[in-house]
Amino acid sequence: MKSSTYRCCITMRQMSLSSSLIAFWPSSVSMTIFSISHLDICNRRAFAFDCKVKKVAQYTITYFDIRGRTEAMMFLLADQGCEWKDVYYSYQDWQDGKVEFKKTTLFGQLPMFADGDFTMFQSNAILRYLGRKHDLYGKNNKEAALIDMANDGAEDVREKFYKCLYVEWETGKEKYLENLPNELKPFERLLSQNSSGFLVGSTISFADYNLLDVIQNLQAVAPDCLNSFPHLKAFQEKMESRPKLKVFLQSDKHKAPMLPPF
Ligand SMILES: N[C@@H](CCC(=O)N[C@@H](CS)C(=O)NCC(=O)O)C(=O)O
Repeated sequence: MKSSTYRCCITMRQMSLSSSLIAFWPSSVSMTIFSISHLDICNRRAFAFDCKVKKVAQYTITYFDIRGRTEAMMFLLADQGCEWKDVYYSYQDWQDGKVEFKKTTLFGQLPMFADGDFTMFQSNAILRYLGRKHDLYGKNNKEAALIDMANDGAEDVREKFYKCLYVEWETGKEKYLENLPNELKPFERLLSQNSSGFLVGSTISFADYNLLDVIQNLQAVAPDCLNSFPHLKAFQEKMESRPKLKVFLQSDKHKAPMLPPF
């Protein structure tokens, strides 16, 4: 995050310089003062100071250093032009009981999301929170319900995929891949019924970011899985060519999907 240098002047009656600044300074901006001079302007106490101002990420995502349940929220944040801080724990240390922080988490699991002082768990609840906050939850109650429906559907696909990948890959992969078109059909249907190219309504929603993440994960084990789904293919192209999302997808922050053997 870039910092900028400013020369400022404030006048005050009683308070010190620091307490005057603290009174109105937003927590998402950090300021370092590196020179102060006292002035007297029209019989009022004043300070002139030079300072460096830096925007601090308002959001923090705490997770393991893997592609998993945080990529969709990162797609959303990157595409909406938001910055965030990443905090990573080693998955092995977590499993071995070496991470004290685990005891403080609500469900003993990650991801954890923070918006300033506000913290929460559960990846889909986080997506919904961001959906509400960034106006990515449809235009009315019915659109919001359909977005929930699509997102729950994407969650079902994700769950089955993770189960196959992590629990029964060697024994279950053939059956899983054979059935994969049936998992994707509902999304092809939704997209074919909506001329915007998004899952619901005329604008992007948090469910679109989630579906994109699910598709990319599936393609790591089944590269041609969208071949018979033109609307899903067009959806992926549309999503991946959004300028800010494209920059994120080409960055080091974007992680490759997990692949067996682990
Ligand atoms: N329903 C939760 C599931 C979270 C979850 O399964 N987290 C896994 C990593 S993806 C985890 O923390 N595993 C470590 C553990 O269970 O101790 C969500 O969507 O956030």
